[in-house]
Amino acid sequence: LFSAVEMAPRDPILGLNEAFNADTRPNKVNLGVGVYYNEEGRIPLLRAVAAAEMARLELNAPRGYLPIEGIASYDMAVQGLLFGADSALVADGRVVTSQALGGTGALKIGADFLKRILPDAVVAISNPSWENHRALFESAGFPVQNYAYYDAASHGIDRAGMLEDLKNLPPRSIVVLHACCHNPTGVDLLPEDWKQVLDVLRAKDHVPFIDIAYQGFGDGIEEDAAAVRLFAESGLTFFVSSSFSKSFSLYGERVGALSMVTQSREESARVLSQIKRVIRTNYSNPPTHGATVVSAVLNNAELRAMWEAELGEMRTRIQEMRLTMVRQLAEKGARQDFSFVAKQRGMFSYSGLTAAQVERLRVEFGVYAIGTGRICAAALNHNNLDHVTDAIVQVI
Ligand code: PLP
Ligand code: TYF
Repeated sequence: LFSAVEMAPRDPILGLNEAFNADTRPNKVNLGVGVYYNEEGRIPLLRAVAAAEMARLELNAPRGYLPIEGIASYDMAVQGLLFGADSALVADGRVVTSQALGGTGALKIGADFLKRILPDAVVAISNPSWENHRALFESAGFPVQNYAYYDAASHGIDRAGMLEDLKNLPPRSIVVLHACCHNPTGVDLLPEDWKQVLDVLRAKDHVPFIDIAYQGFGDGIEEDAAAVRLFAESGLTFFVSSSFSKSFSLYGERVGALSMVTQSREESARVLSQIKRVIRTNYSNPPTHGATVVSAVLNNAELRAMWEAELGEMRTRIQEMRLTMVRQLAEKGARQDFSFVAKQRGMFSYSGLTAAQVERLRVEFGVYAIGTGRICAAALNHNNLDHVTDAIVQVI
């Protein structure tokens, strides 16, 4: 049965973790995977999360099956974060939200549902994008194309190319957009760009699929949802996949959600019934723990304030690391200007380092980055930054 099974390629990012773990050098640094590490180099357990978990343990709550679409108070809290506390769309029953297995699970449920209603559509993702976007939509049966996005020469956006590519897609294509903190580049659209993108999507009848995996890591919880809010006001029908992996530091609990904006309460009911069908035939219903904790935090004023403060600390620490990195590189005589790194948002930075330079960083210095030059700024701290900037100055 298995004799002809071929070896599948490794995930390039998660594969790098294995190499890092096997490295015995004490000063090794992992800037590969997109995970937030604190100043001590550890994945934090947020205080708000710990408090909600303690309260939950004390209840000795039973673990029955959840509804297929997950915990209702959780789904409502997700809607509040994405669309705003007093969203008219939500009040009108025009948003359907289902708990999902992380942002990835949300993308997969959305992709499977879309394949049923738009079987011949093309999916377009940014060039570059999170590797898994392409794989996910291809495995749901869609052809996946790139639209222009990053402009390496300016460390910015290829605005004209992006709009042109979106215009040239077949009508009714599915367009995956990063709401904020673009993975892998760290370069986001400006409010004015978003309006232009929206106009093209509307004119071509494309289906927007907004992926928001880093809400709160850019400029703030509300600020980072600006694109979602803009689309919500537009009257379009669209998808949103969201994740608490990073913003709650709950990576392994798999807490995310899929939301769809519909045209009416009645349409919402039909859409939800189909989403439930997709979930039922995949994993039946979602797990309890992560969403219970997130719901407890978001629906309790004290815990919520604590979480917002902790998320703010993470955001500020990353920004400080970006600034310190830029300063150190200049002080150490780097022959390139790295000031663009301080303008990027979220965990990632397209550093401009070449594959050969990234290779030297790993082999000679034990500094692990992605071959594209992507580094995770959220893994820098005051203890490892000196080694990282020394190494970068050596390889460029
Ligand atoms: N979307 C983007 C853009 C991401 O970078 C990630 C990263 O993990 C995800 C989705 C998936 O998030 P999750 O770990 O919650 O599945
Ligand atoms: O881009 C990253 O590093 C994160 C983590 O298959 C990740 O999004 C990477 C690869 C993957 C799943 C998560």
